[in-house]
Amino acid sequence: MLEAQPQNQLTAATLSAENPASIIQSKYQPVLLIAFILSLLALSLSANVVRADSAMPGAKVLTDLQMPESVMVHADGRVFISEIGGFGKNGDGRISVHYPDGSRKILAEGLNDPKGIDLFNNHLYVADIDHLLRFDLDGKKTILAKPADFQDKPIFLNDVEIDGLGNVYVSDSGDENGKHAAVYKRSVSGEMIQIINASAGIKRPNGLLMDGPNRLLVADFATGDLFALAFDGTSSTPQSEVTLLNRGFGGADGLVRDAQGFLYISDWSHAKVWQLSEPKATPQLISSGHQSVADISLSADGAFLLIPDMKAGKLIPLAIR
Ligand SMILES: [Ca+2]
Ligand SMILES: [Ca+2]
Repeated sequence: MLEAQPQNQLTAATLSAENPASIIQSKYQPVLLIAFILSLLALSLSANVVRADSAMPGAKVLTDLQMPESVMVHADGRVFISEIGGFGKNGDGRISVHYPDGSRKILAEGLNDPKGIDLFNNHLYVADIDHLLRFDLDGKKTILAKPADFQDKPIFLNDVEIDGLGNVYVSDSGDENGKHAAVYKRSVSGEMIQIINASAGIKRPNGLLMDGPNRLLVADFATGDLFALAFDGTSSTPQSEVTLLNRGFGGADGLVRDAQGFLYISDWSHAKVWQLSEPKATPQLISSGHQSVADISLSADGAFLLIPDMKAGKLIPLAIR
């Protein structure tokens, strides 16, 4: 096509020799055409990063979910989604499994309002209001912590995160004023440890993300602040240190890091997702226009950010590379 351009130019110029304006037009036609195509490309690229439902080839929007809160993907491509059902309604929560061939099944049902989930050694860990649960991948349930096992009354267990040793961390967002807010650790030996309580300066702890041994990033659902939480990993009454890293994330919810080290933070209240080159960096808005964005995750190949739109009942893949 490029080789044909000089000939086209010459022919067009010769044919319209009596009209100087059309000579100029014809001469610049290929350049204008390329510019036009480039501007269309730029437009479609920018549309992809800000539009909702921007499904890319190879990843589909999942629909008909009942208030999806959290998503985790097994290395084999199975997608696990926690579905709250009616918010505050007990017994209608569930965990669904979505296979690469498009089929789906229910892994666990009869839950209350399941929120954060995480996978570790072929087990799925689930925070369900005031219980920490574990399921094997056939759906067999183990109760890891019941309300009496927590140091403070658990009322809004939210995100679950697991370190390389198998310690399980769970945030409690507390009530609307942050009462009973906490971050807990269930040690490998099964001991429940309160790392921070409501006095630590994180009003409503939500998203958790490992940031090295004995160190978590914590998203504050009430203030939109992002914190680092460092703690003594050997004590059952640990000393801890909370450091403010960044702010402005509205109803901050999910945290995930991609293979390149970029951090992603979702804002449930304003249905946005930001990308940060590192936790203290200037956030870049990469997705908006949803109804609500809960706990995000990555696809098995790392090419897509998976966005649960809780109110829309959808899981939306967003290409990130
Ligand atoms: Ca429910
Ligand atoms: Ca959450």
